[in-house]
Amino acid sequence: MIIAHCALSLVTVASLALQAVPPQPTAKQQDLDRRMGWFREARFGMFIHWGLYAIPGGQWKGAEVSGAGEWILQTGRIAPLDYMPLQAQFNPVEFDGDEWVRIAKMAGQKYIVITTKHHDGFALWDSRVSSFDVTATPFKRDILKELADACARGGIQLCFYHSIMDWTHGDYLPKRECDARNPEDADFDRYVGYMKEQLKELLSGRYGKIGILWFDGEWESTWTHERGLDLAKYVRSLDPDIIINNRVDKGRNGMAGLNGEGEWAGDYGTPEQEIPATGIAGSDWETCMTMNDTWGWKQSDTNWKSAETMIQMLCDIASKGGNFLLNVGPQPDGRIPAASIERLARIGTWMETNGEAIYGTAASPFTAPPFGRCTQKRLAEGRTRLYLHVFEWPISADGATNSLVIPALKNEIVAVRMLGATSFVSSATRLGDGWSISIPVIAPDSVSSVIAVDVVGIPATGEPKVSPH
Ligand code: FHN
Repeated sequence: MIIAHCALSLVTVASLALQAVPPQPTAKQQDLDRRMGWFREARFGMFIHWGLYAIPGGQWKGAEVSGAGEWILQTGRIAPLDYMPLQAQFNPVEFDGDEWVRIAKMAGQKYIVITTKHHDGFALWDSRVSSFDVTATPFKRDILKELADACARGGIQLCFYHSIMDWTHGDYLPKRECDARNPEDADFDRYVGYMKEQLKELLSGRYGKIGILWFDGEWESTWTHERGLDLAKYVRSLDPDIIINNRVDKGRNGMAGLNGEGEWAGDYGTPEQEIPATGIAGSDWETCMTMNDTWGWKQSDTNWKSAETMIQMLCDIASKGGNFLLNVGPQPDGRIPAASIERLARIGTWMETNGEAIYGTAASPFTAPPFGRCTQKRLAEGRTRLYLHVFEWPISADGATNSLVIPALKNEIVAVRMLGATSFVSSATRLGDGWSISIPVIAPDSVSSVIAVDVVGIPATGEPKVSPH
């Protein structure tokens, strides 16, 4: 009996030991984790939409054109051969790469994604395979090279947006309705070869190490899953470490930006102008968003989001394990609009105090905390730091004391710190399945006040296992 008992004990120990070992990531997951490391740390980037479309700025022949500024060729029904002469007007004498990098750093943004070539086909760099590029303008200078050097000086990761769709290239299909050129003369395979040559220029090393190839314009019928796989493989052959978004292929579910069922090329999902309702366990994603309604400069678009709204968006996105790629559309003279700079400055002030609650954090362990949002980071000694982003600051009952309740948290709390009021000494008291935290009467920040709560172990909320929010 004793032997049997021992045997049973050994089996129990062995099975417990097996259960305790988490599954080893596959080689493919390890490769992805390696490439995505800086992206998951950065969490907040600047999107820049800039090109010839900034010159008309949403107007054509004196008339306002509907839609986003960078779509004026299509929405304004302009023949490509009537649009391309804008090249002779492109002279952004106020362009200063160091100033753009200063503004991104002021905001707390860690990477810049700039349109190398948008759907209009105009190249913002010195391309050897096209004369529809910036060197054949009055400005002449290689804008991407100057921005790349400024990013290197400023410690910002440079990334490239590149449109698969090209409204002006003679070989791209389908042609725009008002394009009088004969589609029979077009050769789409030849266009793909041209696109690959331009990507080779962009990843040649002349512009430094590029963090992301942000493809776009993959939705037309001529672009296929087969071509997407081939293009992703080609880019990977130029740089095995570069991150490629999911718009290289055909897996994206529209503006929701995440891939549908099946195996698709691309390292992460790209929700556009929206934030997923919940976190997406096991997936990287990045919401891209305009500050007003247009990506490219449009003089009449003054529908600016408030800085406060965008700060809470940043907290919401990070609490779901995503990145926030916030857009600016520089004016034709090369300056980022003052309204954008003003908002980025306010966001930057918040990030100065609270950036640790965004950078390198993971999604919330809570489904929908009543106080706002939550992000988390693993600490040494098996502890976890929870960052409580409090949007609605509790109202003090007596005007002298105040507290915030964490409704469900089984872990022991070992430390509490107010990020925006470091002189305030917080304490935690067990309250049912959760905790009550002593906090200042007045919120340290009117938009999102952050409380850092260190707990023992991995957070156990006791909630049903769903993605955050
Ligand atoms: O058509 C483009 C648009 O101009 C802009 O570049 C956005 C940014 O992600 N992407 C496409 C619309 O989904």
